[in-house]
Amino acid sequence: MLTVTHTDGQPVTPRRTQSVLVGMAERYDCVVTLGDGAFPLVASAEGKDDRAFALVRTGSGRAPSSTANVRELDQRPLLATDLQAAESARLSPRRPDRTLSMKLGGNMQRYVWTINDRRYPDHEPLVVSPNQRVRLLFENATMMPHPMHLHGHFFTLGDPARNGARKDTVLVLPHQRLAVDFDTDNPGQWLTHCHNEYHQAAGMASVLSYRR
Ligand SMILES: [Cu+2]
Repeated sequence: MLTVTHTDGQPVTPRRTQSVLVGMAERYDCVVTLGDGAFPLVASAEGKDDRAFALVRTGSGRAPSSTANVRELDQRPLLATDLQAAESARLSPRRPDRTLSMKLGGNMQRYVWTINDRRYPDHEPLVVSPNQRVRLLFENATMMPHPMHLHGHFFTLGDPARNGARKDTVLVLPHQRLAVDFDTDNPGQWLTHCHNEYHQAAGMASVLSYRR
């Protein structure tokens, strides 16, 4: 059993789970209380048969086989949207001043990936003003999950009144619509992109832009 305490370095209300769905660049801190013995620690790749296997040993006992069935992985994993921000990580409730659409698109035949139908560096910057509450509305129009990352800010998942987890990377699932809110309190030119490096290199990136 894992107890998730933080995601992307930000504290959450602790949640117990058997497994967690992790996208590229997402981070989860988990506390595990181990018994006496040898235990499998398994990372299973979504949509593939491959998996990584490590052995955690606290005592004697037979090591489990690296191909043994791990029944914890048969259950639905914990998702970031299941988590709640701890009090110290909450964003104060406020209506967004701006809502920016982030349509995630692509074409597997040509292997191009896009934000708002544009392919980086041929992008339309996301121009905002300082000291605003901004909502990014991710709309995944593809069949693949995209771990979307914003530099320079921590956003909250969903409406801030619901105290969703505070993160800098979120896995947007196929055909999911997901709103994230943040404050423009760190002026600069900030890359926002899919953290699947193949997708980023094929165009799935843009720039959030504002000055003091
Ligand atoms: Cu992607």
